[in-house]
Amino acid sequence: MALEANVIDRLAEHLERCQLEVRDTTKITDEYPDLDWQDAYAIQDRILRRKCARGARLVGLKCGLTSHAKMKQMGVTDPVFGFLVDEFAVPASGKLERRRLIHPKVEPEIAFVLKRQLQGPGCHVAAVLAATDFVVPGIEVIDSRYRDFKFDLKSVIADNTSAANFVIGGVPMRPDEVDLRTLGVVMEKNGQVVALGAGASVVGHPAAAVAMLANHLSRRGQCIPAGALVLSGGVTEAVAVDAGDHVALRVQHLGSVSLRFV
Ligand code: 0L1
Ligand code: MG
Repeated sequence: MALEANVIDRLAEHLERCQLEVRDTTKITDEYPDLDWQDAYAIQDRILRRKCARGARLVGLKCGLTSHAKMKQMGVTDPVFGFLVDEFAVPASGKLERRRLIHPKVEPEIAFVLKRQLQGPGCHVAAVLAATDFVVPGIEVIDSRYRDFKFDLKSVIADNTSAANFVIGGVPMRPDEVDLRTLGVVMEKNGQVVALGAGASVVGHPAAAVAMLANHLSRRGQCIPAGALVLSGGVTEAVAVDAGDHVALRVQHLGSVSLRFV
């Protein structure tokens, strides 16, 4: 690691304050260009620890930048991983206050709920499917704490991969009941289709993104625990939203989920 523990703590506090106080910042690598991958995930871990110390509960994990559309949109080439706590969850068909967010965007996701833990290295699609209890549609609300969503990969990892909120819903299906690669995904904003794609947009198979997450965690001595919710990554590019917008996601066989920004 390149950074001292006190700097990691300070950067975690800074980024979390930006989230809680709804204000943006410049990317942290401007000040610390030598920040390495371990530092970036250590800052993310400290943010999680801060939230848990205040009573939040870890409920899941997320894969980010897993589709070509998102990678192109963000000008990067590798996936990133983050955490989900209970306070990020929005009830299905629920409301989210725009004023609590800096510059929110939404992305359509296929979410996995695991019945068994997943341990890398060597985790693969079949292992993910065998460990999955069910899959459901999910909308992730991302809200980078970086001004104008301008960041590099290490800065965005430290910022918990822009995680802000999520909603899941629809019809839970066992993974052997659907072909996750060919699932059609349609996202609407105020009744207009704004993004569409298929499951395979996520690194060829959404379960492959979950396997990448398990393999990533194993390099850090961790696993994906049983019961975890895993957002496998945006199927399409992210779409900006504002107060008054209603967002609905329809996923073939898995039903619909929606939320409204107020
Ligand atoms: O979930 C995501 O794909 C977000 C990853 C972080 C980059 C971004 O803010 O779009
Ligand atoms: Mg996402």
